[in-house]
Amino acid sequence: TEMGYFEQRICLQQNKMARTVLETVQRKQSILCVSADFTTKDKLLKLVDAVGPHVCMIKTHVDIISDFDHDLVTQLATLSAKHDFVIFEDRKFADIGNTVSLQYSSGVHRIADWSHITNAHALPGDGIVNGLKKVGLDKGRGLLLLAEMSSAGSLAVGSYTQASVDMARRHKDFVIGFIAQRKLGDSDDDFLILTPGVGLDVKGDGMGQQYRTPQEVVDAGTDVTIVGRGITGSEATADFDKAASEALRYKQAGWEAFASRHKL
Ligand code: UP6
Repeated sequence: TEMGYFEQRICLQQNKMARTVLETVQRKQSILCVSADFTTKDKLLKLVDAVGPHVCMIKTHVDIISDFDHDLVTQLATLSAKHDFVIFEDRKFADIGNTVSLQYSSGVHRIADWSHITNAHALPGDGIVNGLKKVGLDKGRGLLLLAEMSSAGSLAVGSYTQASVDMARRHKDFVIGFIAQRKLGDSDDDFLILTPGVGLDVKGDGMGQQYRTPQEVVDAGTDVTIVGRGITGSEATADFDKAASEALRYKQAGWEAFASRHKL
């Protein structure tokens, strides 16, 4: 019998967390990652619990949380098991290998202890991947490289983007894909593409962010749509029921486009 779309892609993945992401997308029929950019523990956890049923992944910025503690990550892990989603700390590492290995393993946040995937800029060269890999590989973690950005005037274009893809190819045991605005690499690579700058209702935020619809980014070859304020609204007026219904709306828009593109 012919292998299905997901089975085929899962077979190609060297990294365990890449397989987990694809399996989660398949199980939940969701390519939605909610970017949970709230700054207090209580609101963040309520938001994640509300949108959890509709997502394959939750993206965090733990360095914006005023009352961060390790109970927060314990509770995040509990919600990850309850709702079946992958945790992605959007750390955007950008230093030399030795420094990023310390930033990843140590400090207040100890990201490697709880975040299933994280990301890094390719800017410093291969040392950044080696430094993170040294910490993360044995823990079963995966890394995304920022090959492109959603913001206006991004310098991550052209030969920089191409060099990021080449770098990922040298580290296929640990690098699972890219933050990018379109499919990168070829079908043999089968990198995961995660795309931020996704919104259904507005085109920008007045601070350089640029939004495209789930349909547009799926047509460009993305695997996971990353949506923040389009779903969460602003923290000051946090409405968790509204966030849940918006998450469902983005989940459906994304899945409809994805299922149609890949004939699922
Ligand atoms: N993000 C981008 N663009 C990138 C990379 N990362 O917007 O190229 C992150 C931001 C934010 C989220 O740091 O957490 O994705 C987008 O949020 P928004 O949907 O509220 O604009």
